[in-house]
Amino acid sequence: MKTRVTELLEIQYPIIQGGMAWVAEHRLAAAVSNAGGLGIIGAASAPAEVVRDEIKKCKELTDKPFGVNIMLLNPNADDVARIVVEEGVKVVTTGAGNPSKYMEMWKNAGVKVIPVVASVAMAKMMERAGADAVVAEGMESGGHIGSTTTFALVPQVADAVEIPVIAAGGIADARGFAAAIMLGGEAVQMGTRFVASKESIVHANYKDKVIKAKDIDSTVTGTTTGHPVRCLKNKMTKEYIKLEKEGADFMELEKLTLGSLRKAVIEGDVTNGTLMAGQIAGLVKAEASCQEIIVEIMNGAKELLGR
Ligand code: TUI
Repeated sequence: MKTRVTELLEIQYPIIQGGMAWVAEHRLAAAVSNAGGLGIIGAASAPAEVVRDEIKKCKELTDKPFGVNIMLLNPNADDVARIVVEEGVKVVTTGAGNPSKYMEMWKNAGVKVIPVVASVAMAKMMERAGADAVVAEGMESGGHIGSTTTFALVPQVADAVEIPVIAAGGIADARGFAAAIMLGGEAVQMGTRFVASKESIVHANYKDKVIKAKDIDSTVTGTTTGHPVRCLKNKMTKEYIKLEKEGADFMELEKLTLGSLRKAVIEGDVTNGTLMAGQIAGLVKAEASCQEIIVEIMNGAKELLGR
């Protein structure tokens, strides 16, 4: 299936993987790229040299294009932004902020830039700044989110910009893919489905929580701090939201989540850890390889869109 996104990124299928902190490391990125999508290494809060190492390891596992996601709240973002250029990375996605200050450097180096946005205003600003495409990410997504749903956001962004739009948030199967195309998307970005993939290095306890999750099992922490984060309900979210209701200050809340994503992903602590996942976790019923996921979605979408 060809769209402006497959042409832009030189990939076979219009499916890109979310730049998930701790989860999106080189093995997952290479598996998605080898399956014909666009794998992404999530730089998250990692030191820049760790990201360089991840890029090098990914190159050893795939000769297909892959990208790096730069989380703009990362204090090392300036260094990571430079390293992607030095390492000849083909695509950058960004999250949790405005990447305008890096745009000139990336464009001069021929890097394709795809900011993740949660509003029409931000999408327009990114187009003006020179973005090649945008990911319009609805609040169904896992992790740091905006406040508009995918169903409402994608068509409004598609109408507001000329550049291609990639839909994200609540998409995990062929129906979601086909719907995203109907809404004006030219590709999808998926996170949660890939968390539960065979190649994902996420601890078995975390994968199990995603696979067993029901439709209403996610919640949002951080609505009072300005950094809302969607994750699966557990002891940590219960305590966090209780503290927020009591008017706890930022530092007190930070204590609860310091290192908590690592705890969940690496140690499998599903009680105190942060289990970032989207509302679509309830649809993810089994572990499958990235190849199986992508083939299933593309075959299903062909049938749905051909009707
Ligand atoms: O970035 C994400 N998802 C993330 S980042 C992350 S790490 C983190 N952990 C705790 C607190 C905060 C971050 C986990 N998941 N998705 C893309 C995304 N970007 N969603 C929303 C936004 C966004 C928000 C505001 C993009 C731009 C923006 O603009 C603000 C500005 O600077 O104008």
